[in-house]
This record gives sequence, structure tokens and C-alpha cells, in this order.
Amino acid sequence: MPAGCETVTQIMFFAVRRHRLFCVDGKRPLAEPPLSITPHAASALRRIAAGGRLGRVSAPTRIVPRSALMDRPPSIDDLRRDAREGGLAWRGAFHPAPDDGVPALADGGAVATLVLLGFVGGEQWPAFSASTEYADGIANPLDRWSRRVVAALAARHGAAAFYPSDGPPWLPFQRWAMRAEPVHPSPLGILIHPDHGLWHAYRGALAFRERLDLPAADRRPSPCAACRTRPCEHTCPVAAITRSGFDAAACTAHVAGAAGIDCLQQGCRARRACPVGATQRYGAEQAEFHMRSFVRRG
Ligand code: B12
Ligand code: SF4
Ligand code: SF4
Repeated sequence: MPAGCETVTQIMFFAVRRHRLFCVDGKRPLAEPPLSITPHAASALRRIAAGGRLGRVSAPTRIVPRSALMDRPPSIDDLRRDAREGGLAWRGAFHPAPDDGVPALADGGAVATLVLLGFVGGEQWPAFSASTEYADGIANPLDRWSRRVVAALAARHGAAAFYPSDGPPWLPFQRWAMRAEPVHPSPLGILIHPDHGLWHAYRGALAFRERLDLPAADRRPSPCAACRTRPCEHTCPVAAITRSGFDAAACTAHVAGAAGIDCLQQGCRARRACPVGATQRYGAEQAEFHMRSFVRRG
């Protein structure tokens, strides 16, 4: 077992950061540069983990041989591919302006490109639900999984990482999302996308000091503008979706009680009433996972 790591889990949650190998907490380097992880070393680590105390170990994020580690900014295609392989969807990117609320880099430098990553529909659910975090019984599995996967992508591509769960104060992920892709405020408070409807979320952001070349912005209008019947506004059994905002207390009280079993197990009834992106609705397992964690936090 590498010096500095105490458990098998820690070995598996490593990250290559600019040619260094770290434990999951990112604080203790296991080896000094110029060490890099070769496929052979990666397979040795997997073998150690397989014989370790943990019965179940998730596949580590793909390990890149040193020759492939990037000394140049990545292309958008590189980022899309690596995000997909890590279990995340590309959620757009933009060049931040000073009033976008993007924090500075650790050395005070400005972020020139921000790339958003997340979930769309049920597509990324299998990657997360097969992970160690999903099954380990420790709090906040999705946030912990997101941090591991996004941190590995950031390390590989020389970016800093931000997370929607950083806070409070919260980072303005929804505002960033409106800059990065065609999402718009919906009556539910969450953003609506013309393809994914209300069935999407953000899991992290990669912050680059370089100005990456980005595809032309996708600027489609809000589906809510053309929605005449607006079923999301009158489907909630406790009228938690109001013109003045979302009544989180009324919602969680209902969902936590016997009458709220439908919302708890199938997902928010008002959200399900929206016709946009209906094929992207979460499956029962994913819907219940999100509702349970919302009730715990709400
Ligand atoms: C705190 C929080 C909550 C709180 C309070 C939410 C609230 N409505 O006030 C609670 C626990 C209740 C909650 C619940 C839920 N949340 Co929540 N939540 C957050 C969190 C962590 C911070 C939000 C915040 O205060 N940001 C601070 C401000 C400064 O950031 P902002 O980008 O500027 O965001 C605000 C503006 O966009 C503003 N806004 C909205 N419309 C408009 C329009 C204009 C013109 C302008 C200028 C601003 C504006 O509202 C946002 C505040 O919520 C975010 C993650 C994040 N970091 O953003 C998730 C987040 C907003 N939540 C999310 C989700 C999915 C939910 C739930 C559906 C949970 C579930 N079951 O899956 C529920 C339902 C909430 C609802 N119907 O509104 C997603 C939304 C994804 C999306 N499609 O937009 C986020 C982005 C998390 C994620 N990982 O993706 N949430
Ligand atoms: S039901 Fe209509 S108004 Fe409500 S979120 Fe969907 S498109 Fe928008
Ligand atoms: S989860 Fe249920 S109670 Fe909460 S807003 Fe949606 S429909 Fe209303």
C-alpha cells in the first residue's frame, strides 16, 4: 500500500495532479514528481484494492499514462469525452465577465473559461449508482462522488474545480448555467431546458485560466413562454409552487408524511406534470434518491 494512505478506499480515490499522486483528501502527496501513474501501476493498485478489506470498490476514474498528461489546454472534444467517460454530461461553457460571480483562482488569477458538468435525465445515473459512494452508507454520496470525479477531471486538464454543494454562501450555479446553455427560470424555481425539461442538474465546474475556443452559444427560448396550460403551477397537492417562490417548508412537510409517498417515490408531482423533456424523467430509483436527500436537507 502506498505510504500515506491508510485504507484501500484512499488508494482508489487518488488523483493525478500535475504529475503527483494524492490521497483522496488531496492533502498528502504519495509521491513527489516526476512520478506518474502508468497503466501497470494502476492495475497493481486495483489488485491491492480487490484483495483489501472493502468488498466493493468502484472503478477508478480513467488513469492517463504520463505521455498523455496535458501540458496544453484541452479541446472541447477532449473535455466532452473525458467527462462522459467519468460519468458526467457536458453542460455548456462560457467566458466569465467580472459580474458573473466566478471566484478567482488560488493564485488570484482570473478564470477565463468556465465549463459546467452535470446530469441530464437518467443518462449518468448508472455511473453514480455503481459507485462506492452510492453504497457506502456515508452521508452525501452524490456530492462526494461528484467531487471525486470532477476533481480528477480538473487535475487531468489543469483546471480548478467548483461545486454546487460548496457553501453557504452558495456559488451561483444557476446563473452560470444561464450563461452556458439554453436554460431559463421555470415556475418551480429550477431551470428548464428545451430538451431535458426539468430533468437535469449540475455536479461541478472546471475553471481554466486559458480562454478556450467554445462552440457558438445555443440560445433557444424558454419552453415556458409557449406553455399555455402551465400544469406545474396547479399540480402540487399543498400549493408549494407559488408566484412568489417555492415554499420549501410546505413541500418537505408533505413529502415526509404518509400523503406525500407519491412525491417521495416517483419524484415531485408538479415537476412530472411538465410536458417538456418527458422522456428524460428520472426513473423510480433516481427520483426517490433525490427526493429523500431533498427531504433530509430541506
Ligand atoms: C439552497 C438550495 C436549495 C434550497 C433552497 C432553494 C430555493 N428555491 O431557494 C432547497 C433545499 C429548498 C432546495 C431544493 C431543491 N433544489 Co436546490 N439548490 C440550492 C443550492 C445549493 C443553492 C441555491 C442558491 O441559493 N444559490 C445562490 C444564488 C446566489 O445563486 P444563483 O445561481 O444566482 O441562483 C439563483 C438565481 O438563479 C435565482 N433565480 C431564479 N430565477 C431567476 C431569474 C432571474 C432573472 C434571476 C436574475 C435570478 C433567478 O434563483 C436561484 C436561487 O435558487 C443550489 C446549488 C447552487 N450552488 O446553485 C441547488 C439547486 C438550485 N437545487 C437544485 C434542485 C434540483 C433542487 C430540488 C429539485 C431538489 C431535488 N429534489 O432534486 C429542490 C426543489 C427546489 C425548488 N422547487 O425550487 C438544482 C437545480 C437544477 C436546475 N435544473 O436548475 C441546483 C442547481 C443543484 C444542482 N446540483 O444542480 N435547493
Ligand atoms: S409545465 Fe409549462 S410553465 Fe411549467 S415548467 Fe413546464 S413548460 Fe414551464
Ligand atoms: S414534491 Fe410534491 S409537495 Fe413538493 S413541490 Fe413537488 S408536488 Fe409539491
